[in-house]
Amino acid sequence: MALSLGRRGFIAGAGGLLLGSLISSPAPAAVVHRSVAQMSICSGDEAVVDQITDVMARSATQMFRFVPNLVCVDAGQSVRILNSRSQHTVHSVPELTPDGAETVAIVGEDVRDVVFDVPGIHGLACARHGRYGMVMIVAVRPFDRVPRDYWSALDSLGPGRSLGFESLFAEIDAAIPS
Ligand SMILES: [Cu+2]
Repeated sequence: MALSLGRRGFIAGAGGLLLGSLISSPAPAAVVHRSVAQMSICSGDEAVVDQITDVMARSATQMFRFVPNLVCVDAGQSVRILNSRSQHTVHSVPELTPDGAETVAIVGEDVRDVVFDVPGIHGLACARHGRYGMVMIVAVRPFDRVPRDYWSALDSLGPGRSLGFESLFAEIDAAIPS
């Protein structure tokens, strides 16, 4: 009994210490904040991406789109990509692919499930419509802010791709505190 009380007392004390350190140290709070932010920019739990050609769109940048264009998954999870047809393709952008990740290349397939094993920001584009901004990002958890070399690579991607990725980068960085 005395031992049990002592143990309980110890646990309570340790809990207090832990709580104290959580409150006083900014590091754990930032970690929590980041994971919440990572969820807030992701559209739902379902990792399904469609590719659409919206003939009613008012501009080419709206006409050809990945929907959604920003998806988050855990490392090892797959993303289902629909409609790699009607000239839509899905290709990794090498400059926007984490080291060690397999590259994606999908042409002429109605459905493909792609497993993303390497955490980080994965940039993908349609080979034909990338120039109109048809780009997307798969953010594989745990991911952080957009790497500096991704930002500097934008200039080499051409205006359409560059603008498309720039707005997605901004969305990610705005959600994750530096
Ligand atoms: Cu396309």
